[in-house]
Amino acid sequence: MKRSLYLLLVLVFWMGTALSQKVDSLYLVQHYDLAEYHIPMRDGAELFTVVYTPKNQDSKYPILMNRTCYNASRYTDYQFSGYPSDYLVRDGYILVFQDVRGRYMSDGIFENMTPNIPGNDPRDKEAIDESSDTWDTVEWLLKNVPNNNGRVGMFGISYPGFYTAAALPDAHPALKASSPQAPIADFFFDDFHHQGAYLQSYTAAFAVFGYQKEGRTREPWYQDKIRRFYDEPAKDGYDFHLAQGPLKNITEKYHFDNFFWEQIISHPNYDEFWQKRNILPHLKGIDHAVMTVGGWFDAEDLYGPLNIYKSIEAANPKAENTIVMGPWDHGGWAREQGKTTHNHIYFGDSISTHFQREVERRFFSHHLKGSKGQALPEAYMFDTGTKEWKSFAKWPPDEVTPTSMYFGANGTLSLGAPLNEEAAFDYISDPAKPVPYTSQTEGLTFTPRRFMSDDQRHASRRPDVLTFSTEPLVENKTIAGEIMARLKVSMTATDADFVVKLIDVYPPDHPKYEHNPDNIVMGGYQQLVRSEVFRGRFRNGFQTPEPFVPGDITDVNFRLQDVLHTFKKGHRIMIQIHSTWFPYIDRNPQKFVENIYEANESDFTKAIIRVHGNSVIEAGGRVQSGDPSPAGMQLEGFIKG
Ligand code: PG9
Repeated sequence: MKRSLYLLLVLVFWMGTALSQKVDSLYLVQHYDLAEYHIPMRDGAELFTVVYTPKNQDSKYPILMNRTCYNASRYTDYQFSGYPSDYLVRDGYILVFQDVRGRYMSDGIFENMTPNIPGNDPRDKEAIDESSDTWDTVEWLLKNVPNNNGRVGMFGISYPGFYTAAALPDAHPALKASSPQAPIADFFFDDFHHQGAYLQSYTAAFAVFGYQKEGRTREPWYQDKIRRFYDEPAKDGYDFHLAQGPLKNITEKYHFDNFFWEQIISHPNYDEFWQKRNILPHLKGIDHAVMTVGGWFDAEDLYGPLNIYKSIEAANPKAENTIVMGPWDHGGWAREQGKTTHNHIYFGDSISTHFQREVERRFFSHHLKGSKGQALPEAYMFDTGTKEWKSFAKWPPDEVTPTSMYFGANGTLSLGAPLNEEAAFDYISDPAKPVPYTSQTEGLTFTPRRFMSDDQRHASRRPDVLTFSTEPLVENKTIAGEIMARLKVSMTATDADFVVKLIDVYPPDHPKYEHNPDNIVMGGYQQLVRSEVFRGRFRNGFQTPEPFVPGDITDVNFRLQDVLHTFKKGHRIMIQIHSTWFPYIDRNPQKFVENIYEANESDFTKAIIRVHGNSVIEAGGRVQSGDPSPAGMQLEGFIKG
């Protein structure tokens, strides 16, 4: 179809609908020219790049770039589907979308989480990473795209958020504003793993990242691999995954030809393969503004935004480094719901629009166009309990004293004082009947999204879930900052996972929410506030898995991700502890084997797990000491990048 006819059809289609919705596409057609380029990198590979240039040439414009593994050609038809936001489109930028190396129309071999190579010598054709590809791209754009003002910004959600963060080390001097949004920091702690445990709910997603394309293509090349999962439409993901048995069956049945899956199962520990893909140690020498964005209910990348912000803060104390955390799931700020909910919880109206208009737009306009206005706060954080935005001069806030929570008999939870350090709380963990991670039945997920504010009553009624809660609070209690679980455990087994959850228990007479499409009764609702899993074998280091000695009381210290949540007067604070969380997380056999991806059915065994009374949950402020993760060790100065 001739391009002019195509554009006419686009115009006609959008004229017909423009009155009924935001006119992003019509606006684009009327105000921007579209061009495609193959930009040469220092090693000769060409990266496919889509460029929208404002028609009005009366002023010069900054470049705003998104580098993606999810197909830049999606942006070649004047339809952005709301991201970047209409506010940015209307403010006028040279908008750039690029296929990263090895994806779609770009040349080269795709590598997950390209390892950063410190330094930047354009003459070195071997030292290729996302930073060098971004540098070469910026250098080319500045010289070849007319009417730019010499200033460049980057933005991206999820994997594109990683590419934004990966451009920070040895950044091009024209890069003045970066916004990594829901960025991946380290695949051993984000997305495919949480603290070393595999996210079995991701199994279908592997197809997207585990096959090299052949030549330049505007279409996905891995669809038939994804279909391997969906040919048998599973109504219940729990039953589907339980029926798969050990992970080795997934290798044989679904991922037998997937290079990324092969890498995952060949590197079950935090070895050099994962360490070199961790971007956190490289986030230094940063001399331009960074605004990291995340969602408190992001089941995919929550470790990433929080630790990218903290790592930049620790290594670049003078950098303009800010963080925004809102009541969103993965990338929710790019999708305006109107009445903003996560699962069953109503948080307010047009929260994503507020972020796009008042925060993101101001950030880029100030740093790229020189617009004046009040600087953004260091930490602009949404309290998921009071449902309001709060600003902090530091994150985690220094002024907050951590709250220590102790477990007691009859499911009591004490704030501040141990109850009975001699007490012991037992449960039987059975991998054949794992604790469901959601209260609802759901089919196969591509990635998990809904569960992070879900009702936890399905779990608290199970005998294999320890549940402790306070009396109804006599006043509001805000938890702002980090959370560390310092468990003292013993068991009949030689391996186990530990799931710790922080839960807001509503009073029995709590009214239904104003916006409540599912007509959920909120009386007694046990709202998940924060949860995390820890694979116990890594308690002394993620590189050095160790079996437990049956009967020995053992320290298992690990962090949950940060929160900002006010537990209101009349609510209770609840902690749950259990050892399976399915099918979000794969089942630990509970018998120590070298590589769980190779475990046999016969390795899976029940275990009696005991949590001792001198365990404690520390919540609020900065409490990460003793966290064995790379981020925790680095923030304590033990790991130098
Ligand atoms: N969280 C997104 C994702 C990564 C890998 C597999 C599936 C989803 C992302 O980071 O793009």
